[in-house]
Amino acid sequence: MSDSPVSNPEPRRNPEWSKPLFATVSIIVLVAAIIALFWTRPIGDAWTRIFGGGRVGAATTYVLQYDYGFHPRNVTWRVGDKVTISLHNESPTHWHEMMIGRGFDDTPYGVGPVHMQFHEDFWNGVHVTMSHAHNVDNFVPGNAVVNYVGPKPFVTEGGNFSPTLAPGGSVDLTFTVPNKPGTWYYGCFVQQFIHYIAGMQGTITILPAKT
Ligand SMILES: [Cu+2]
Repeated sequence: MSDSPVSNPEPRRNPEWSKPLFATVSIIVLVAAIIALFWTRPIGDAWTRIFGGGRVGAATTYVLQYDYGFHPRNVTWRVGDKVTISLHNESPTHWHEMMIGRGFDDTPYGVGPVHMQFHEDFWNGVHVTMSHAHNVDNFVPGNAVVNYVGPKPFVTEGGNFSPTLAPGGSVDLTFTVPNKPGTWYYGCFVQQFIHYIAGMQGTITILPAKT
């Protein structure tokens, strides 16, 4: 009778251990992604507090683009005021545009129509000076009358007036508020309207001229 030695068993791995670990890692990654998505929001808020942005009579309206929104979300101008929109893309990774208009132009896409741009372009017939163009990926002048000061960005024709800024890009648009009082909207229609839905939209109130 031989006594077989007790074999040293292989350390057994509990097949369940990785599930809670996986869940924990997933939650950490998700939280990090959410922070990454919205971290520019407080910076934008601070900028708006410092520089105003949306006040009537402010000569320069600073508009910040981020993933995914605009600061400020409401702007008020008065007909006849000379205004500069100083547009800055704060996103480190995404291209953003800025259209201003009313109503939507749709195009068939997948299961249904997608809003591609505004139906009525605010910039139609407006004389605009574009200056300080920096990392403007492309610019659609639409039916505006544009005067370029400094480097002229790559221009494409067709569609709403719209500068598209690469990450870190910026541009100034100077114009006299046209006689188009009422409520207008601005938005970024990049990625089949997804940016707009995600929050890249705002309103402009244009007050009648002072009498
Ligand atoms: Cu965008």
